[in-house]
Parts: sequence; C-alpha cells; structure tokens
Amino acid sequence: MRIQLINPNTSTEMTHAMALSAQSAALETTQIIACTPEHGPKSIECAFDEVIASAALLDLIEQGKLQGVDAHIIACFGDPALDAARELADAPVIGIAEAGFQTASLIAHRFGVVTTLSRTLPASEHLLQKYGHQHKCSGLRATDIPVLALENIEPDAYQLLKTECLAAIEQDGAEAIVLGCAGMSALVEKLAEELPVPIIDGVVAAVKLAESLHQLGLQTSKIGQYGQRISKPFIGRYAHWSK
Ligand code: 5HY
Repeated sequence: MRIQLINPNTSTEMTHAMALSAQSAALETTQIIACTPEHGPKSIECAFDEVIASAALLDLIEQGKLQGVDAHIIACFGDPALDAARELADAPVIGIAEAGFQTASLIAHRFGVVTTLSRTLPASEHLLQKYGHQHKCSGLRATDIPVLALENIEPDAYQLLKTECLAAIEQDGAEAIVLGCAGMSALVEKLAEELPVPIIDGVVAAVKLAESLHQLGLQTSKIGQYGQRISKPFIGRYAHWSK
C-alpha cells in the first residue's frame, strides 16, 4: 500500500526524521510518501500557525488523492484540518494525536500526554474531548521545548522531556505516555528504554492503523460529516477549489 505522510509544517528536516520512523515501522509492502508543504510556518505552535498550515495541507491531500494513495496521515499533534481532509479524501485520513490516543487506550487504563509548548495544551484538551478520550487521560504536561528545538535535541532538553514523562507517571498516574509532537518521533526508542511504561509515537501508531484499515478494505464514509464538500465557486488564490 502507499501511505501519504504529510508534515503540515515546512521543516523538511522534521519530515525526513518522521519518514524514517514511519518507514521503519511499516510493513515491507508499505511505501511511505513523505510530503512537506511549499507554503506555511516552519513549526505549528498556535492556532494561527494551524490555520495557515491547513490550506497547504489540503492541497497536499488533494495531490495524494489524485496519485491514488491508500491512506493519508496528518503528522502534526494538533490534527489540523482533519475533518476537512476527510471531506476531501476517499481513503482514510489519520491524525497522529487521534492515533496516539486510540493506541494508548488499548494498552493502558490511563495515559499521559507530554507535549511541547504550554500554549498548545488547550488544543490537546479539545482533541481529547472531541475523540472521547478525556476520561482515559491522566493529565497533559508541557515541556516548553519549541518544536524546532526537537530537531537535533540538546541533552538538557531531552532531560526535560524525560523528567516530564517521569512526573506524568509518578505524579499523575500515567500507565503509558503519548508524545505530543511529530518531532519527538525519533526519541521514542531512547525514552522507552529509560522509562517504565509504554511510550507511544503517534506517527508510527498512525502508520499501523492505516495498514489495518487498508487490510480491512475500509475507506472514509462519504455519508454525513465526511461527505463530499459542497460545490460552489471559490475566488482568488483558492479558485482552484471551485466546483
Ligand atoms: C507537531 N507542531 O507535531 C506540532 C506539535 C505541537 O509543528 N508539529 C508541529 O506543538 O503542537
């Protein structure tokens, strides 16, 4: 199968790092097609970043659809434009936050989320409620490590991340940890060796969910919420969306 892995920020380094994790977790018959938008923020750390990134993200979804990919992954922990992408796509679209929460809820009574900036915590809380996982979450913790500082992470920043994971376990009662950024994908193995609970990376969790849906022959339902988008004229830079 072919999975389109979309990094909605414009950091090609981060796309490359997450593509390595994704391909290493994928079946041999799975091809990961990693994509970076040509337009948008280098990292996504607030609502403004997310909205600007979402337009370029939807262009990539359309591109993947025209290429006939078997699944699309939105590799940003805010799951930006997930509903809009599901309206656009026929193949499954999986957000890494939802994939991380789903996977954690299968192996732990309660899971913690350890993420980047405190500023992003409300968005993660919103996703927990949207997906119905708020009762399974032992708590959300921020490291205040900027997203781009995760590329070639400094030892003290890594220690900060590990310390917040330990606090989530010892103080909040987390029985598993969901990492709150696609930029943490390359750190999973080291954290898993050093921490006493399962560490979940939404990027690889999304790959395995996409493979399962493909093997089950399931596509996005086109009835109701994720039905085809409504035909209308678009003008200016979005005229290409007219139908
Ligand atoms: C991410 N931002 O996964 C999110 C993490 C965050 O550019 N890639 C980003 O802080 O919300």
